[in-house]
Amino acid sequence: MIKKFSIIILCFFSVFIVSNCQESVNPPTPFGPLPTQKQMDWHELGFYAFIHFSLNTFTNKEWGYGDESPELFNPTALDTRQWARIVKETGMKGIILTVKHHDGFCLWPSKYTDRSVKNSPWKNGKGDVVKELAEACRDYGLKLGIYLSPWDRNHSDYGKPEYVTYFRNQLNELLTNYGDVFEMWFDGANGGYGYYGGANELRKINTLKYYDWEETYKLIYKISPNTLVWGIGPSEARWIGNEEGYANKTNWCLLRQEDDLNGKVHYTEYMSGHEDGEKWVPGEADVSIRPGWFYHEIEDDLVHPIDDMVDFYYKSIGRNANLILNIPPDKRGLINEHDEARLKEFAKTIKADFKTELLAGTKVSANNVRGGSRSYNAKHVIDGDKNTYWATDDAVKSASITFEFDKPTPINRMLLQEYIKLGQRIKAFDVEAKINGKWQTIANETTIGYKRILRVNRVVAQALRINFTDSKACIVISKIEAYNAPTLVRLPLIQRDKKGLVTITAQENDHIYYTTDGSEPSINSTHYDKPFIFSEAVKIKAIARNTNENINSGVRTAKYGKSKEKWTIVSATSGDLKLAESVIDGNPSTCWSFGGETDKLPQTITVDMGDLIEINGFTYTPQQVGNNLNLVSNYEFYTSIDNIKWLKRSVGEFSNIKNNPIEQVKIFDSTKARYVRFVAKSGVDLGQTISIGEIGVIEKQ
Ligand code: FUL
Repeated sequence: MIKKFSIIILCFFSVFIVSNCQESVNPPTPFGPLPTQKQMDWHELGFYAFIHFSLNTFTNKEWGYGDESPELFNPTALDTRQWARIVKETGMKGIILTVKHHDGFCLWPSKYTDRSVKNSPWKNGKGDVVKELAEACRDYGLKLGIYLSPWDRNHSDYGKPEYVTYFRNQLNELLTNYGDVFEMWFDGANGGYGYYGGANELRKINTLKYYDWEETYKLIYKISPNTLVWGIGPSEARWIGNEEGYANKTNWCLLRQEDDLNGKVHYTEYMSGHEDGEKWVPGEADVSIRPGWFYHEIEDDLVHPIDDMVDFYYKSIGRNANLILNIPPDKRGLINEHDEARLKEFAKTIKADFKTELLAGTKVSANNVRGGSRSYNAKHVIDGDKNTYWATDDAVKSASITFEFDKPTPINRMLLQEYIKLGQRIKAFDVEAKINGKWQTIANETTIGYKRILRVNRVVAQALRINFTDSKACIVISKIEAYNAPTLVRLPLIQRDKKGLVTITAQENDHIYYTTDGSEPSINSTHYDKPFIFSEAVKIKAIARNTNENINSGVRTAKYGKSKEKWTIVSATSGDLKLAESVIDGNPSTCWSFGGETDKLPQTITVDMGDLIEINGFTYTPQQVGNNLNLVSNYEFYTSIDNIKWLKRSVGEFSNIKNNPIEQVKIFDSTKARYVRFVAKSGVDLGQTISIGEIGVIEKQ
């Protein structure tokens, strides 16, 4: 009896000693720059909506010049609760609203200007969109964020110190009157031509100096310490360097912000951040569900297809960035049906992709555990607790973790998270799967950060092994998950050349079905076997079908006018005329240049369309490849019946072309024409050389 008792005592003590030893292992020391609690909360938010809504919605512009009348703002059915409902149902956590875009019109009745909703017919000037949105967000459990454009093309004082006071007064108003603001969005687009109280001139400012950001930030933090400030100045999060919604695979939460504030960082570097950055400034990827940021009816057919939407998700959230997805309300003040339908499809896809987590029930082990302690063992990556982690000994910067399944399990997604409260560390890792008893490498990657999601080809694995091969300091991983997402059949690609030859391509072995009458394609539609001629104006819709699993892709829509078969170049004021054909070859990837230091802008190119046709717009696609795109910023467009008498149909700017160099569409009153003339009046950043990918016309249908 006594013997039994002493054994029990002994056991008790040894357990006590062992566990005590384990608990005494110190956690890893934080490494490098660290996120603040505010930034941690922001990382956890991950995905939210952008709402571009203002006078531009009613003027059909991307940037207002600043002289538009506030009376144009007149939504017929504005419903911020509809926005909030859709945002919530899509799985987003907040909404950032453009309360003032570059044209200076305010969506709230600011006491510092008359250029606001109070001088619009909407609600007889008694409305306040910001207030309505703040309430809707509260009701739907969403966070509210604010975009206040530092650039103001309307304000007469823009460029003088008085405007900075005005800007700060408005910040004060917005941060005081509408409850908590989770993010303040400061756009980098700043300075240029504008109305400026009637001066109609070019005003340039030094974005880094003009606003005295240090002071402006102090003001923000004084009123609202929990607001995260994004963009310009000593910001807490950075632009991802493109408006296409993606980060680079290698993506550090760090930035050399000191250099950035001194103008020494090119924006393309934002896509990866800086491995040696001295501050925690994580990336936020912005993209619009449509080509433009504001609603334009002509883009109803151009809402991004499901593949693009899914790519936005995986290439931002899956690459250690937050995603802000723009969904612009239409003239009614409602998110348009086209966009809502796509968002539903998107939410369903993402939900299905992450339906069943597969690692939680596996046998997990690691070849190094910090101090051999239970507090840091491999199990913590699958315990569902964000506050625990697997860590290695200080000296161990490469280690492996293995997951053994009960039975061979299909997987095609991996999700990994570092415990970033202790810094971002991992520089390289690979993933192996044990398939039929043999280890095979299925991914070779670099950084992880807050979250990294890998899309890999589906494998049926008996086990998975992740080898962390390089790290800045010991390894600290808080979560690893695996999923088997349903197959996403990729959309087919539709192309039509100058002669009207239509080619549709899909992934190997997928079948293609299409329609040319605007109806939705199905497997009962025409089967695509080989390229075909379609020279008339047409809307082609196509799907791809994976016949192994009998699943279809989303629908790809391509809209064309009459083919350019009869089009010829009549003249150009400079450039090599023999090569100018590439601007009318139906292929935007081929481009042609004119202008230059000896042939300064404006420069003109004239095209003969061969027939008299009725048109109500034109398109200009800039050069698509490279960093220096030689973009047109201001243009004129003329039409003629006989190449003698010319009429000016459109004049203006390609507003946001620098940040978003996509096809530009300009609409004008319908007219008959055989000849068209495009004048490049000025170039972005005062460049004198202009490159054109493609010129087209919009046919009246
Ligand atoms: C850009 C702006 O100029 C666009 O109009 C849009 O607001 C986008 C989000 O940022 O820089």
